[in-house]
Amino acid sequence: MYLSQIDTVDKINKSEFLEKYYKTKKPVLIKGFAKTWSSYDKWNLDYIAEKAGDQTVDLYDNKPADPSKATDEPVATMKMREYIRLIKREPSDLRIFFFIITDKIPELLNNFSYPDLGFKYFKRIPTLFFGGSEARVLMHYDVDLADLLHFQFEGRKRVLLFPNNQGPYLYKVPLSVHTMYDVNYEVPDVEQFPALKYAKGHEIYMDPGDALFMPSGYWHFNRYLEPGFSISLRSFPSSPGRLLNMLREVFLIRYTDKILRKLFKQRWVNYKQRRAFIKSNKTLDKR
Ligand SMILES: O=C(O)CCC(=O)C(=O)O
Ligand SMILES: [Fe+2]
Repeated sequence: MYLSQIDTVDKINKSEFLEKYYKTKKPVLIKGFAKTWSSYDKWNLDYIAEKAGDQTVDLYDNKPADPSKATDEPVATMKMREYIRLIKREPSDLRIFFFIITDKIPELLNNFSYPDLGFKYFKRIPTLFFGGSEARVLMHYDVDLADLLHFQFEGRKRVLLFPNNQGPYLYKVPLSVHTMYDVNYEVPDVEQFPALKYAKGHEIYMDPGDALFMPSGYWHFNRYLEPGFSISLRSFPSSPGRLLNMLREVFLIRYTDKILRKLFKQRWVNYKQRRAFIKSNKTLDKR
């Protein structure tokens, strides 16, 4: 894999952001961006435990979802307070994903403001993600093809980012938004997965308060290095073409995959993994 740095800035204005990053679909790390929020001091795990401690949360670990289940079932549930205590106390790979604060902790909406960077936010779903110090998020891109502004809090996080067209080198699985489960992007095994050698992407370390602009369709693999959490603010598709792409992804991929998974269970999953392997290795022949 070729991993390069992305642009890192201490601050940025709207026109610069639009011209240099948004329009060109180029990721950028904005250091300490959240620290400009007047309530930045509230963006910590203790505050979340205080405000949402009694809520029951679904937890997931590093293993891929069980293919025999129609929907992704959590590996455990517990009270938010207990979960936060746990990830602070010991190494854990338990994660919470897509915790929509509009529904769950509306008070938090007062603790940040949507940065004016010149694009339209989808304000219904500011979402939180939590993870223990061993948590990894499988390589994927977001099915809604939103542009994301991802803010990190408390712990540090390592992010690997790849443009969408790098899918073949990453062992993208057909009809899905993820890659083969066996590929380890932290310690790439290029003997077993030779296409990885040609994947071109970026490595980013995020500190608390940093914001990462992830353009739509970018592959991301996130590795928590310490217990922490983040918020993703999403944008609307900015053109009819992009809205169509989004609907195609959501309906075609989601539902076709769901039906095939229901019908064939493990066989479908194995078939897709095999196809991914063959297809990615074939892209090498074409080079
Ligand atoms: O860092 C995480 O826990 C996941 C974030 C993510 O995948 C996203 O914001 O789309
Ligand atoms: Fe994501």
